[in-house]
Formats: sequence, structure tokens, C-alpha cells
Amino acid sequence: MTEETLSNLLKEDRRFEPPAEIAEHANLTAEAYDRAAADPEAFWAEQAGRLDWTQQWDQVLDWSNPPFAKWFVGGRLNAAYNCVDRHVEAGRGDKVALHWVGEPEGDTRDLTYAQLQDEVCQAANALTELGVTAGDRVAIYLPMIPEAVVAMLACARIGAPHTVVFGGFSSEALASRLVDCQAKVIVTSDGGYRRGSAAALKPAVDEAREKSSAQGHDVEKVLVVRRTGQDLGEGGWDDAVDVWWHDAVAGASTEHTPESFDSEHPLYVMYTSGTTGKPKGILHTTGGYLTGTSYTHWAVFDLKPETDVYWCSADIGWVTGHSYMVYGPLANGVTQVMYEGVPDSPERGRWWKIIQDYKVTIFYTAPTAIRSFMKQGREIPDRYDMSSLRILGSVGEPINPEAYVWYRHVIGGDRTPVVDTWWQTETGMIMISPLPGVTHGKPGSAMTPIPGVAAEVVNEAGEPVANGSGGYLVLTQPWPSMLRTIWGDDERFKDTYWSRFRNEGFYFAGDGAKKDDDGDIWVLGRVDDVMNVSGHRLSTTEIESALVSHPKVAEAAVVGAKDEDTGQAVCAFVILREEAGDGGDDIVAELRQHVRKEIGPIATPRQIMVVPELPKTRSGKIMRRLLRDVAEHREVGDVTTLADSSVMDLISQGLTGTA
Ligand code: 6R9
Repeated sequence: MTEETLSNLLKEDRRFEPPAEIAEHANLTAEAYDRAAADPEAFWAEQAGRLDWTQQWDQVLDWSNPPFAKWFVGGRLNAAYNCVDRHVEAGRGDKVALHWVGEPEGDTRDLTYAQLQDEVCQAANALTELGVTAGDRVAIYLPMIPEAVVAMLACARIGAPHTVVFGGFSSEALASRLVDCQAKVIVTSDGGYRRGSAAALKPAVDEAREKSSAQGHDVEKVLVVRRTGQDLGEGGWDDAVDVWWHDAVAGASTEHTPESFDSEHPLYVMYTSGTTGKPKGILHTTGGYLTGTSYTHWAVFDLKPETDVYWCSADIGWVTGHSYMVYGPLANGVTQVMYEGVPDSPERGRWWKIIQDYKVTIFYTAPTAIRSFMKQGREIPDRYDMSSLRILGSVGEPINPEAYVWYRHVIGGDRTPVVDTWWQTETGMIMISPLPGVTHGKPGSAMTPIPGVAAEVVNEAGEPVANGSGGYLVLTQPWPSMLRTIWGDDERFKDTYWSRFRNEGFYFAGDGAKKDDDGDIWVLGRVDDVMNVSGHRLSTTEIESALVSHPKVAEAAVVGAKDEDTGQAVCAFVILREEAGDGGDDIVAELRQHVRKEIGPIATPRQIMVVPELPKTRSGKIMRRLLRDVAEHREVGDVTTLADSSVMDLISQGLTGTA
């Protein structure tokens, strides 16, 4: 990214001071930044002390063979023990670990830490009985039900790395993951609830198993939770392979002695899409990952485990569900909410009602959700009492300043700091974020690396850019929860993340970013989302934020489409706010004029299409590749990772009558 661009976002000058009550009792204060920078290893050793180790490490970091790191070398621990048993042993067995809220109204379940311990032990015994031993991989393909958490922890307890596959993914996507990590067992359910009706899961597992066998890998057992009770259909059950959870797990002993594993023992593999077709299996290991997630969950959300009620709306099939619904929060022994369904079923206030009912104090969600609530208008959240909230978090994409301010104002009643947290599947933990009691909020900026983390924005030559300039976001020092490799592909690991700035030894995140005049970081999205219009580099985020700042616009996605004259041209897809109706006859001209005014003539969209929905992944990332297909009049490509695959049809239908 060059200097001439990306200046519009930085005109954003609203600032929010940390509230006095939070600052006064903050878990971390400003001093932590310097202390951590002065001696990172000592700082991380201190954070590792949050966990219970059965054997202390001999060395904090072994970085003798970069980029292959080892953290807390020689240390031993059990991740599930740290997330569950130790809280029970400390007398907190009766504390609620999960307030689970099913999608059908009234279908709720509270699990205490003691109950969670019993179920995890039972599931660990059942998996062992099915032949799973330490090192074997277990695939988990479940809806957002407590058994998903139990299954993950049971795997961790017996040292079997799990790979959770989002329940909305196709049998094809599941099969490719089964084959890549050679999963021995799958944990799934008959189905799950979505918008009030039961949707089958098990048939997709059967298909995936067949596809996997055709590629030479046989899954041995499938453990099936009965969630919906739906008919499995003809041939829908294979006695040689399929086992009911309620038989195998509920019948198992609640006694299980956790074994200690090496700090570097694999904890899980999480697949994330790469720039090429084949998804990358990101490997996380035990001691460093748990240290990183528990520390950041405590520091970034200023967690008070005794009194907070925490809710992260992410799906468990996404890394956020792993780090900030399972491992971080449970290691910290907090009470949290887990919700099965979609935000707007059976009614649009569902999320806000959950916050009201459970008196949620910390809420963590994605910009895409916030923008869709903006679209519906504030009357809906205004019906609920959300005064319990004290901290709001955002993750997954750059949060547009308008969405940030709306979130703070409408959901947070103008009291709550918003922490815009930048991180990745690969980083395992939050890396760049404000600290709610220390940093003032700047809408749209993730601010600075948290204490213990070293990040920079560099130019092509790997040199830090000056304040006010843009470049590539890199991490300049190893961190405990860093990915260890791509499963089975060390070369791809080195190429993807460590080759671009090989000489400097930097981790290349794949994101573009800018430092403002104060040196604070604004993440601008993936570097491949940058357009080149008549030789000017424009970021999609910048134009999208300009569009979202128009009062009639709720969401916008911008892509660069091939253009004979300008190389690429700006094409925008917008969703209007409900109160804007159809936007009026001149809506397209009005929005083009708005972008022109906000950024400049060069950024004026060639085309603006008003659409009812945008194609997104489950983690809320807009799939611009598909929109580019539309903009360039191509057949729409692979949609298997879309959260809702019907969206592309809606968009094509909605395209009549646009400029
Ligand atoms: C946790 C997660 C990682 C990519 C990342 C970046 C984008 C995430 C962001 C953000 C701007 C933030 N991203 N958080 N961009 N501001 N606060 O999302 O992991 O699914 O692996 O995605 O998401 O582009 O590189 P993952």
C-alpha cells in the first residue's frame, strides 16, 4: 500500500476515554507494555503461571530452529484439567460454566463446572473405549450444543487433537478435512436447529465418510449425539461404525485421571482457507496456546472471573469459538453463555434478550453482525435492558467507524469501551487490541499490540513505515500461541508466513495496515483485497467505510472488477438500512457522490448495486471473490464455505434495476 491512499479512514477523530471505574480496577495497567517489552520471556513465564503444570518447564522459548518454535520446553500439563477440574478442586464446582441457550425457546441448560467435569470424564472414557489414543485425530462436526465443548475437552484430556468442522459446511469440506488429518473418529449429531426447524447433519457425515474412503482413508467410528430426534432415514445408521452418544458417553464412568502431556503436544488442528484451493490445517499445541488464550481473555476483556458473565457469539467451528469460548474462558473459570441459534430467530431481539436474561457483562461478536443489526434499526435493541454490559468486543474484520460507534452507543449505552481485536487462526490469540482500562478508543483502529506482543507495519523492504503511512502487518517476535506448522506441510508453513520477510525473520500476516500519526494501527484487510484503479491503490475497507457512513447504508462490500480503461474499477454492493426503504430513485447517484466527497473522485464506484444480502463465511468475512465473479459477469465460483449458500441467488435476482 502506498502513501497516497488510505487517508480517509484516518480522518475519523472521535475518541473515547476508558471509563474511570474500569481504569481504576484494571487487570493490566500501562506499565505492562514496557515490562513485557523489556523481557518478553519473563513476561510470558509469568503468564504461564496462570496454569497448573504437573511439571515446570526448563526453558521458556526454544527459537533455535525458526520458524519452528517450542514454548515452555519440558513442561507438562493437561488442558482439560486446567479448563475444568482445577476449578472444581478449588471449590467452585457449583459455579455455572455454561448457560446454554438452545434455539427453540425455553430449551436451555445450565452446566456447572462439576457437571462439566463429569461429562468430560465420561466422554474421555467413551472415546478411549472407541479406540482413540493420544495423538489420534478426532473430527467434531456438531451444532452449538454443550456436547461440542464436552467433546473438545474430552479430546484434549486424552491427548487426541481435535479438528472441529463448522456444522454448516458441506460433506465435501468435511471429507477433505477428514482425509487431510486422517481422522479416526467423528463426533456429530443427528441434526441441529436452525430458524425453528430441524436440519440434518448425520447424512452429510455418511457422505463425507464415503468420499473419504474413496480417497483411501477410512474413519473407524462415528459418535452421534441425539439432538433433534429426527429420522435418520433408510441406511442412515451403520451398526459397525455408528454409536449413540447417550449409550457410549452417558453409560461411561465419571472417573477419569487426566494424563499430563508435553507442552508441545498437539491440541488441535483448525482448517482455514488459503489463497489456493486446499485449506490449511493450522496446528496449535498445548502449553503455549493455553497460556496465550487465558492471558489475553483476562487482559483484553479485563475479566473479573468472580462477577463477569461472558458471551462470545462465535461458532465453535471458528477459531474464535476455540480460543474465546472454550479454552480461554474455561481456563479462567468464568461463567459464560453459549447460544445455539441465529441472531434473529424466533425474533430479532433474541440476542439482546439473552444479554438481558443472563445479565451478560462482556459481549464479543463480529462487525458483520453489528452491521446487520444496524440495518434493522435501534428500536429492537432499545426494547431490552442491557445495562449489565461493561465491555464490548469485535473480531473478524475491520470494524467500520460507524458500526463501532453504533455498537458502543446503542448496545453499550455509551458506557462500554469497544475492544477491536485483531488476530488470526494462526496467531491463536488476540494480538492487537486496546486494553479497556488503559487505551482510549478510536473507532476503526485496533490500536497497539497488547503487552507481550511485537507487531509492525513494514514496507516491501521490511522496514517499519513512518507514522501516517501504510504497509504490511508483521509480527516481529514469536508468541506462545503461534501456529506450530500447517498440518503435514512444513514447507507450506514456511512459504506462506515466513518467506516474504525471511531476512528479517518476521511473520507475514497477509493483512495490509496503516499507522496513524500517533503510531496506532488500522488494519485494512487482506492484502489481496487491495484494488488498483488507474495506478492508485485503494483499499476495499476504506471505500466500504465511506459507504457505511451514509445514513441510508447498513453494509457495503467493494471489489475491483476488470476495466478496460482503468485496469480495475470500483464495484460496490450495498445493503440499505430498513428505514431507508428502497433508497429512492437517486440512491445510486447519491452514494456515488457521497464516496466522491468522502474519499475523492478516484474512489467513485463505477457501479453500485443495491442487494438484499452479501455472501459471507461463517466468521462474517465477505467473500469478495464471489462478488468479483458477479461484477465481472462470470459464473459464480465455489460457494462451499458460505454460511448461507442461497445468498448468491438472492443477489443475482436483486440485480435488476441497478446502475
Ligand atoms: C480471529 C479471526 C483472520 C483475518 C485477519 C484479518 C481479519 C480479524 C480483525 C481483522 C481487522 C480486526 N481480521 N480481526 N481485520 N480488524 N479486528 O478472525 O481469524 O478467521 O483466521 O481471520 O481476519 O484479515 O487476517 P481468521
